[in-house]
Amino acid sequence: AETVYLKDYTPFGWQIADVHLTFRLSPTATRVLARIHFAPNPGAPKQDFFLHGEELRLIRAAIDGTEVTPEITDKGLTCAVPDGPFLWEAEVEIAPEANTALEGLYMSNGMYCTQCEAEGFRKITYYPDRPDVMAIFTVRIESDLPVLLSNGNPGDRGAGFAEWHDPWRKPAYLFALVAGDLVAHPDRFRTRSGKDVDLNIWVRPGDEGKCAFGMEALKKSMRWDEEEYGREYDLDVFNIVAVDDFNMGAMENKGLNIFNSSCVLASPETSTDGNFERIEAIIAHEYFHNWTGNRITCRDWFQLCLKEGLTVFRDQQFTADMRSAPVKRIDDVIMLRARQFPEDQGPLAHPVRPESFQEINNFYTATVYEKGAEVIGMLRTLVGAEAYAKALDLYFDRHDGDAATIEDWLRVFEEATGRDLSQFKRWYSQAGTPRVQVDEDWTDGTYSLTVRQHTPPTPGQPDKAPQVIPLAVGLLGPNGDEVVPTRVLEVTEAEQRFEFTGLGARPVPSLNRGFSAPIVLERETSRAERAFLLAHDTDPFNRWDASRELARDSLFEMITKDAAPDGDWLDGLQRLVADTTLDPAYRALMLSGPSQSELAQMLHTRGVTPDPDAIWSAAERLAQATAERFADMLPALAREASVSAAYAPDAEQSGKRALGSAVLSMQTRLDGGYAAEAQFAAADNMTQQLSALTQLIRADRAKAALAAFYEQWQGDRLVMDKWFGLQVGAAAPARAADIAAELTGHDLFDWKNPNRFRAVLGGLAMNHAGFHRADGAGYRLLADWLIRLDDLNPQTAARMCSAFQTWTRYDADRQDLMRAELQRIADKPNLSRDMGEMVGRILS
Ligand code: BAL
Ligand code: ZN
Repeated sequence: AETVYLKDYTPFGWQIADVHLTFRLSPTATRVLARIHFAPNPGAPKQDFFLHGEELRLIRAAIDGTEVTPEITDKGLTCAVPDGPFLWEAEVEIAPEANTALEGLYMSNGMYCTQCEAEGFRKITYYPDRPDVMAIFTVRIESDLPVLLSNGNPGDRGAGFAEWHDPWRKPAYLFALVAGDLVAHPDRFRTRSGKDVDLNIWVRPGDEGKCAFGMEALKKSMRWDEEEYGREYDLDVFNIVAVDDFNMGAMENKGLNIFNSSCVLASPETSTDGNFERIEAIIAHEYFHNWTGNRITCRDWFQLCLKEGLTVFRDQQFTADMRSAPVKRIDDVIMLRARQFPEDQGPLAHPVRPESFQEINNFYTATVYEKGAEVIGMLRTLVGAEAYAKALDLYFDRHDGDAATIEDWLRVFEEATGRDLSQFKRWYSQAGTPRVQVDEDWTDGTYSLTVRQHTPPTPGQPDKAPQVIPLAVGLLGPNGDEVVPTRVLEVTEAEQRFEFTGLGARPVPSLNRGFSAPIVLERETSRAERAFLLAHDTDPFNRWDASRELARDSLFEMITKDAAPDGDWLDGLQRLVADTTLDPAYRALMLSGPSQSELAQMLHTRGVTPDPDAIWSAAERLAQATAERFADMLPALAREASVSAAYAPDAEQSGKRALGSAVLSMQTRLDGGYAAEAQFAAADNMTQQLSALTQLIRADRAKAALAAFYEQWQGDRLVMDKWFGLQVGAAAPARAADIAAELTGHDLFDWKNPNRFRAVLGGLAMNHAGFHRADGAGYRLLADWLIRLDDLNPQTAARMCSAFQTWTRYDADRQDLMRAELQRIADKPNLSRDMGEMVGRILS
């Protein structure tokens, strides 16, 4: 397949004044009529007139009213065109019903919908399908379906048709169309300048009762963006549509956001607290894109982090404001370490701004999104909140209406602050997680930290230069008082020394507070010092991280030396969890141990080949020891965790239920499932029903509960995804692959639905020891299904290949088994470009 390079960027040779599209909808033969005014782009080099187009049947094309016969390939068309401006007209036929890739115009449960990011619009009509070509769109939809939606503001509407006009210039990837038998959950929002906006969440009949929470989240997001970033909404309507078959979580199409139904539909009976929080964050994320993504878009797909990193950062800030900021930070770092670190430290490592790709869909990654957000967080830490706000104002001012680059983004910070960000820019160009080694010295009342940074090689980048690392540091005195409050050390050299004077005694450092930089900190510390930080650190993140480190260390000793669990750590943990002044959500986080894949990563980093079975059994032993240690405290904790008020998915109640789930998990290890059965029977909300079911599965006592759950929820698609996913995800390792295989034969296993596919096969990939079963059954099952899915939906299949990305870390037998499966995928006839690129990179 062809590789595209950032360095080869060339502007398109024409500009577009306006686009008129008419859709005559039919499942098998939709006609799309396009009228586009092109004019030469004075800033572009001379080039042939080329329009992208894939899987289209051209019916007719005309230039200025005269029929033309373009040259057509499977990528698009070329055509001779006049020197000056001209009108392009084309009529094409497409078959939405046959579109299983879920890119372009497709059907989901009888409803038409679109997904155009990144390069799906070329499956709708011939077009310069690139983000730097922006145009005003007018759309007419002809269909007998009752609800016909597109971007922008509504225009004429009559029997069998509806028109829409979007006054804002936009790239084709933000185009959207929806047609179906849908019902609205309506509301209204008054912007701060007094404009009324009609809001709607459109769903299939029967789902009306699951929209209220999403609507509140939308209104909160709109207000927050006005208050925090000065950004107001800019159309008369804002529509959200829930779709069952969707590759991503959601999509920020201008004025018409389309959501995977799992990311918008919510009710206490069917959604967990975690679902509610995620839905709130995703609604905010898509809404925030209206400015960071839509009003200012990306020049090319290499700049994807320009909109994604920034918008993730903004949705993280939003959640921190709506809920608990420390808990949100810890959750985000858990996610970053679990998903982005393995990417950054394996064969799929790529810079936040990649420099080449074969298939852009493969770069909607944790690196672009989550590390991209970390980079923005570091920038804000370095320049300060005030300068950050000033730079953002300048960014919106200067680049509104532009297709911008990372260079544009950094320039507004340079101009707003006078700083030179050329070294900082390496965060965008160098892949890999920096290792930061810190050594300390205490001489004559001066305390010093020597910081050395080093980033290991990544594919295509053998040597790395030092990066700018904002290292937030505080110092604690021997009695636990904070003697030096948090200050940010700016590490810019490969080796650098920082001094603190005027201290009465040797302090204990608290490093990288709040996880101020996405690095791996390497420092020789004693358990006593970590225990001290667990007891005293004023930084809630580092306090949690001290406990995590102790847990990891203890597990390391248990795995490699068959040691007993670290009793001192358990003592410290008990003291912390008993502290009723601390937020229950925070204490619940303290009780959740490192995941098994995180432990595999830790072993690998410490030069030990991870044995998935040994990791699993050590994690089990530690969980058992913890439960026994906490036995006496459980009744009091359970009382604290109980909620008497009516269910609300807010931070306070969710925190209590999270603590309750942690208690139930320990309780189940002591009583074999008695309390979990009682909770399962009594639960009136999905959070508690599902946490009970999880424990019953772990206790191997879930047969009746699984059947009852199925009876109760078989009619609810999203809840059934949980039923499928949990049985695999929580299964004992020896059985996970068999259970997954069995579930793929279930009547309700609709493998063409990405959510259902991910529930079962993604659930297997997330069951660490289950996936890595020594006989290779997990690898084989996943590969079988990825090979099958590749013909239908390459995008979803390719993303799931990343389950194999850590293959070289394991023992020789497992490596052989995984390599063989990867090779089997690589050898599949007609392998998609998506999968070909992923497997190629993983094997290289
Ligand atoms: N732009 C794709 C979905 C999202 O990141 O919002
Ligand atoms: Zn996004």
